[in-house]
Amino acid sequence: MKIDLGPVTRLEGHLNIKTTIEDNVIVDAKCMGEMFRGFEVFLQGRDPLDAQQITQRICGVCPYAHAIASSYAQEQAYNLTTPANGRILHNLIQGANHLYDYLLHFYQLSALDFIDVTAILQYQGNDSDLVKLRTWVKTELESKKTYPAAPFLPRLSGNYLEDTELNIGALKHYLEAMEIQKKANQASAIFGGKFPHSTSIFPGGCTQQPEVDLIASYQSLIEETRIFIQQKYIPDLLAVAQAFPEYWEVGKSKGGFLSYGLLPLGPQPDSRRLFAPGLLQEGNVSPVKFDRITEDVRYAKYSSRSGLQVRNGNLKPDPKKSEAYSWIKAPRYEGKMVEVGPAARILVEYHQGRNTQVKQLVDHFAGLAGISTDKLNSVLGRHLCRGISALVIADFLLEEADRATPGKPAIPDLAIPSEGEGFGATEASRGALLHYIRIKDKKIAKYECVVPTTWNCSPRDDRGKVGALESALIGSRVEDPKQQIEAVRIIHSFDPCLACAVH
Ligand code: NFE
Repeated sequence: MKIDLGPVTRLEGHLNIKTTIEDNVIVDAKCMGEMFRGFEVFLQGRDPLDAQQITQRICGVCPYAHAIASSYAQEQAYNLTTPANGRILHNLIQGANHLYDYLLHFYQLSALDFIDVTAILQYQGNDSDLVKLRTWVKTELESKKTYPAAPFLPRLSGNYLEDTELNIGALKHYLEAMEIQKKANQASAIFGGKFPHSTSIFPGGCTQQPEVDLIASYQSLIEETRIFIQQKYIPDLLAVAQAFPEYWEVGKSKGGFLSYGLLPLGPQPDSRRLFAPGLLQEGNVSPVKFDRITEDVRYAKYSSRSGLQVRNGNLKPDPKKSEAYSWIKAPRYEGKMVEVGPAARILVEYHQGRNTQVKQLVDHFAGLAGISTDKLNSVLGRHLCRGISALVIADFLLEEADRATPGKPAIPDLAIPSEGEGFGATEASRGALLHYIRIKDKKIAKYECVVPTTWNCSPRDDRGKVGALESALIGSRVEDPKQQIEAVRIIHSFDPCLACAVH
């Protein structure tokens, strides 16, 4: 039986997944990005300083990651020396965006795969938000509409969390999480100018100075976010993990892990990072080399040459190409598929053991769940790694804000060279993000982005080998082939963003 799961909801953009099921097992899966955008084409010929502004429009969820990657690439191309404040403000802006994004993903995009929204009908209290939610769910259910109004219903049939109190608590947090996300976004906008699409991020810094009152406001918003993460997000995540332990075994991708590392601890982008970069394969971590990355297009709707290195990237759309089933390219590292994202970030760091907080948190939570760390490659593993990232980043941001020095420059002087090139690599919330810029005659001659969801949701490569999400789906069991809630839980654990993936 072949089923189109698309358009998959509770993710950004247009993703279809075609599954083939035999005897309740997914025996084949195809990830299909269903639109073309072309940022790399229309950036050509523009002023290089447009890049960190324009590439942010790739996405409304992770715009700052694009601005930061673009900034790092330009810093290398301009041979800039970044002032300490510049890097710190970049970190403050980008880190707050990660916190917002993890809460958005857990509560709004995934929790309702596990939490039973109908438990609200049992609610006896007088919290006005929950009373409103109870009335809404009751009305929708009684109306017997085929398609009740989103976001809480309709839903796939399956086993949901049974504990009424936990369900109602998580629904309350679902609503509160939106207020907290607002605070994290306000924090990043203090220095970023606005969210989404920062007006102030600039190569090597930020046009907003770190003033004493702004630093204090930033810290107070991050502290509120941190408390929510610690007291509500992490306990809810653990409650889901406790109720669905089988998901430590479900959704394992079948390749290595790639992380570029996140949040430089010194002024230059290649300074040591809070989360270390690396390629993890069979328990060994090796340094990342950008020239080992290529993008295959045999099964993507492009007629440009396949297997090109990033600096030679090319994009010729070909919507009718035979065999092709996606607008997403297939990036590969030394010809191999890798997973990127929270599990990659945490596992790559954990295996290097530099960040003791990451090590302690991984060991603590793995001990609580009774799992070995290789089980972080799973549906629950990806959720837990987001939670660990959130805890570590929130603590770091509170200290990092203290390191900003009022009255000192937050932006370098720069001159655009007539020729130059640069790579900029960071971790967006969804994983490894790489930008490449080449400048000729002071204009952009080439711009390439290799984006997290492009890795995770890639189609087959030139050798016919599947992408990370495809590999995680194949072999999984589904109780009801027409519903496939298990497949949707796997898909959501990767948090795909299709706007980014096709860029
Ligand atoms: Ni559009 Fe993005 C992806 C993240 S790109 S959300 O994929 O996180 O950086």
